[in-house]
Amino acid sequence: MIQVTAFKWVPSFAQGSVRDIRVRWALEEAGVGYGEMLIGFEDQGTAEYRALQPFGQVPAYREDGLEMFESGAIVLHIAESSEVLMPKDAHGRARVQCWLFAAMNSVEPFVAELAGIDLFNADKAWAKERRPEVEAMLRRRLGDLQTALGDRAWFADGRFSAADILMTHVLRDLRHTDIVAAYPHLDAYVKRAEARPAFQRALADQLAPFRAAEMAMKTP
Ligand SMILES: N[C@@H](CCC(=O)N[C@@H](CS)C(=O)NCC(=O)O)C(=O)O
Repeated sequence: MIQVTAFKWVPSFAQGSVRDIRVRWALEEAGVGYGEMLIGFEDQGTAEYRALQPFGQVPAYREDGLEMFESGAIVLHIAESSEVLMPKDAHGRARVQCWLFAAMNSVEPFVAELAGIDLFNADKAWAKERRPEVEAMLRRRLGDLQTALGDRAWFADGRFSAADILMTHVLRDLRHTDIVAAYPHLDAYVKRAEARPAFQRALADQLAPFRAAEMAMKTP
């Protein structure tokens, strides 16, 4: 059975956006069952876990004899065997891959820089100085992204694909701001993606261990 690693618990700002949700969502869309291997922060540095994920991060993935890390690579691997996630024809597959890499390489760095300032460094002098420029660069990138999406429902040739899993996840990392709301097509796009039953199941499954851990912490 496929196994995906995830954290037993993370702080509230990260709940719902830990990267295992990308893999869970892809598997839900593909209709493939999986089990989870929950790890604690204390497990991240063990030799056993590092053999599975060299940086001690989640997600890692096991499928029969195959072991993988990097959420983008894992989602792409799952997409290879699901037409819901990627068309079979060569051009269609190439288009999905363009947008999948665009999410991780051309949009995520801008989002991550802003999130890094807001979530971890907001009170630092350098962060206050840098933030306006970072937000301006991000807004320019989102403007271009919205233009590229236009009136289409999804990025790769207007059909839902693995690329939308990655792109939606990246844009969700701006949830602590109202920036995406300023781009009505992107805002509607994220809402459309989040409304998919497969996303809702993936989200609920990521959150379930956190709720259980929080209950256990409250129980004397
Ligand atoms: N490029 C990696 C990044 C994985 C990553 O950043 N995982 C985060 C959770 S979203 C993590 O494990 N953070 C803990 C850490 O870095 O120690 C991927 O996409 O799989």
